[in-house]
Amino acid sequence: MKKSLAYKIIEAHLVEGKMQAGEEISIKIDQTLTQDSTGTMAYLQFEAMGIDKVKTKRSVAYIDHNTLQTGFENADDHAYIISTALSHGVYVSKPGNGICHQIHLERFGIPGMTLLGSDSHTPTNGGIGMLAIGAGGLDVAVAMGGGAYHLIMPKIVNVELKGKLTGSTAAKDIILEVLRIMSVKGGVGKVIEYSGEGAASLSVPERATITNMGAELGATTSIFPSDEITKRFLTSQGRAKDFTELKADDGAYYDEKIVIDLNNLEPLAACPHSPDNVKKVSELSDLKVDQVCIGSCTNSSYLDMMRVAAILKGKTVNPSVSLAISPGSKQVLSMLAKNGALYDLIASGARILECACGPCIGMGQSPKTDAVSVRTFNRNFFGRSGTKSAQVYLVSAETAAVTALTGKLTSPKDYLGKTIEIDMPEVFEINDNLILKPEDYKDIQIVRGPNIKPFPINTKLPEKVSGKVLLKMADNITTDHIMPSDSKLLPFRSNIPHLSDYCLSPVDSEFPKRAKEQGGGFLVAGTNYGQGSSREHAALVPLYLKIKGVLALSFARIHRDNLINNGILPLEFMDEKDYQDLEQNDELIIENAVEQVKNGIVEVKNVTKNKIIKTSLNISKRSVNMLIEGGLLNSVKNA
Ligand code: MIC
Ligand code: SF4
Repeated sequence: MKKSLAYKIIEAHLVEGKMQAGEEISIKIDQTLTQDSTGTMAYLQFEAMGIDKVKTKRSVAYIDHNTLQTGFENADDHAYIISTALSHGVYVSKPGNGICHQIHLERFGIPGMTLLGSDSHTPTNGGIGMLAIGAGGLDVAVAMGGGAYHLIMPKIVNVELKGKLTGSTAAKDIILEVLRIMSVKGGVGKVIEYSGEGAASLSVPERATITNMGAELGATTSIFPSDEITKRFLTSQGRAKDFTELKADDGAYYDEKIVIDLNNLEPLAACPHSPDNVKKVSELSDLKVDQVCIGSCTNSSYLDMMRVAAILKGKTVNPSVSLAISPGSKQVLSMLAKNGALYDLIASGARILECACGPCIGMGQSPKTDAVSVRTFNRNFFGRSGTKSAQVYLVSAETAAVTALTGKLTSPKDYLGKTIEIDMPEVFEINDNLILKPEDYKDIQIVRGPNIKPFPINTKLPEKVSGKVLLKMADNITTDHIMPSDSKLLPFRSNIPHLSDYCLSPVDSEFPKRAKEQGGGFLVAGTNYGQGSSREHAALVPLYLKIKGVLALSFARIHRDNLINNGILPLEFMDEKDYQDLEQNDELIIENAVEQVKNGIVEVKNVTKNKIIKTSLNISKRSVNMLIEGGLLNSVKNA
């Protein structure tokens, strides 16, 4: 068989299983990354496994999300992560160094290797030819300990990019077009592999914009070949030795194929409140804009920032717009400072923020009531900006910059008239003084401030599982609904009891109270339940609230794994009508739960309506054992 690139990398890392789409396989993980909002939990779990040193080729702990220090909590978490990571052989990227995915691309990513990260945008490093997958903290902790990562062998989809980007379109428009075609559920169980003349013409940061936002398709990951352009990028980062050429065989087998002609692409925008609600910018051009934010792991590279600086140079931001810019890394920011582009940004009236996730995760810059906010980010889920009434549109860096000048959503096609040519630098500024190496900190003591609280661990699955339906939800519920995150809640990512008072509050503010009064129960949801972030808190907090199972029409990949890892039953309706008939407060019972879970088909009795609901688990034998043992940690301990 002629092989795709993703197939070859999986094959080279295969530990167990048959490489047939839909079968469970396990792969060896070469590198891991964690960030601070999921990291405290991942390291607490790693410590609970009792392993002294990480067994990967490289593991890095980044501090980039919770960087607003309005109280002691975030700083406590940083101190804990830094000390525990170094003591276990993990490199640390200190706050101020930048966003994990951007830095990993610059300093650590290696073509052909596997990377598992406790952040859903880990696939960003597919832009450099890695097989980079996002997962829950527990799965990353296991990989740090040398354990294989278990996943369902994905289908491999080829996206062929024909032609080339015209001056007014950008890599962001390509991924928005893919989202328009495939939707936020279209990538579930799939790897998206890019090819064609258009792919070959994109720089590494542009490829990374595309693989980054592949997370929004629900895809396992996305990948580009490693070619001359990759070689040049690595060489300019002083890492020529990390380069290997990698590509699919000619005529490789793909499960599906999509062709996009870049010559016909237009500037696009994802409209509120979903990354796949994509329209042409030209159709939205009268939209008055209050805020523009440029940055995030999708669009904060040197190239993006230089294009923005070129657009803003010598001009003034529209008086009705607040423009915030967060460069992706210290490397990017220091290069902008050196070549004068930072001056152009500041002089135009932009508000320069620290190199971090910042407004993308609601850490500051929440827009005003009813604001229209235009952002270069990857998610515009309801409430994520920190302002519930805000309308967030996702666009390219070029569209964002021209919009900041006009005050209305504006297509670069109408405004610029000419292509902005920015050359990739021959040599990037290399200064790793915010990266700590474990070998330099041999005797470090682990620091545990009062913000670090124990996390809940499930118990074995009982024979009888019962409870009421505590909440019935619609399709596409995100992890931002299940466990909202903003500057007020993120400091409590190590404090599950505190977070529990906010669980699912964007859907129903009474839910946490009800769950506590009832002593737990079941959740009911439509399709794609748990899309978005990898945050394990979206499972740990329901576990704390004694949620026993979620009945849904379908689940997003990482969230389903997180539920299983924590011993919560992810039950899929076999008949859509059962979803429609179920109501809040219906009393449910699962008899012979252990036997039923082993069989993979679970009959749930609706006592209130005197009806049997058939659900399926659709999971591997290993996951079944985990559910019976009460989660991954218990099954590792009892193995
Ligand atoms: C996000 O973009 O939602 C985050 C914050 O990076 C998350 C991780 C988290 O919830 O801490 C992610 O995408 O995995
Ligand atoms: Fe950070 Fe936003 Fe990227 Fe998540 S999506 S890693 S919050 S920049």
